[in-house]
Amino acid sequence: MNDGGQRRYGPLGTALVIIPTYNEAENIKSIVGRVRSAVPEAHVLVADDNSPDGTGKLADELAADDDQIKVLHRKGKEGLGAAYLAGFRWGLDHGYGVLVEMDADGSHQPEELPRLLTALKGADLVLGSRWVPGGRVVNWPKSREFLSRGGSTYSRLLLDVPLRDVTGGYRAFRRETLEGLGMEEVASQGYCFQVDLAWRAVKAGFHVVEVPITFVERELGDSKMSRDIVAEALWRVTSWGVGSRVGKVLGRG
Ligand SMILES: Nc1nc2c(ncn2[C@@H]2O[C@H](COP(=O)(O)OP(=O)(O)OP(=O)(O)O)[C@@H](O)[C@H]2O)c(=O)[nH]1
Ligand SMILES: [Mg+2]
Repeated sequence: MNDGGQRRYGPLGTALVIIPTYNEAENIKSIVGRVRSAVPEAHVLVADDNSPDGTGKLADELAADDDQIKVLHRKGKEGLGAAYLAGFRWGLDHGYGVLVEMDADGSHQPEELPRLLTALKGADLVLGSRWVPGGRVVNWPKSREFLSRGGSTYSRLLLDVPLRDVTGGYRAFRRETLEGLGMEEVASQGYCFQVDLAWRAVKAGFHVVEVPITFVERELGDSKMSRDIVAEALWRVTSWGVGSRVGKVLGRG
C-alpha cells in the first residue's frame, strides 16, 4: 500500500467534516459557517458531548436550516477520542468517502481544507502539520509549543513514525483508511488519540502525507487541555513504544 505516487487512487467522494464540541457555544456558528463557505460541497457533523453551555442546541439550530449540517448528540463528556470514533462510525455508516477531523475553536482554519483535500487525492491520510516547512503556529505561548513539539518528537522516535506533527488534530482520511486501521481497538481519549491513529495508519502501510498549516490559538472559550490529557499521552505512548520494541526483540514485530 505504501507505494506513494505509484498507486492509483479512486475519486474522493463526499467529505464529512467532524467537529467535536464541549462548551463551544462562542465558536460553533462561526466555525460551521466557515466550513460551509470554504468547502460548500462538504457536509458537517457536530459531535457534541451534551455541553452544559448549550452548544448542542445551537448546532441543532444550524442543522434545521441546512441539510448539509448534522448533529450527533452524545450523553456526556467522554473525551475527544470517543467523540471522533462515534463521528467516524456515523460517517462510514452514512456512506461518506472522506472523514475530516477539525477542532471547533478556529485553530484549524477551514480555508485551508481545500489544500488538505487536494493532497488526499494522492494519499490515504493527510495530516495538517505545524512542524513541516511552511507550517506555523500563531499566538501560542512558548510552553505550548514546547509541549507540542516535544510530544511529536517523543512519539516519532519511540514509535518510529516518520511524521513531524503526530499530535495534531486537523486531518483528512479516506474511508478505506479508517476501515483498515483497526479503529475498533482504539482506547485513547485525549491527545494520544491522534498519535494512536497516525501510528496505526503507518503500521498498516497507508500512505500518509503532511501538508503545512497555520494553526491559530483559540480566541474564545476555554481549553479542554489538562494535566490528565498530557499524562495519558505520556504513559500510553511510552507503553506502546516499549511494547513494540520488546515485540521486535522477541521476533513478533
Ligand atoms: N465532544 C467532545 N469534544 C471535546 C472534548 N474535549 C475537547 N473537545 C473538543 O475538541 C476540540 C479540541 O479541544 P481544545 O480544548 O481546543 O484542545 P486544545 O486545542 O488542545 O487546547 P487549546 O489549544 O487550549 O485550544 C475542541 O473542538 C473541543 O471542543 C470532549 O470530551 N468531547
Ligand atoms: Mg484548541
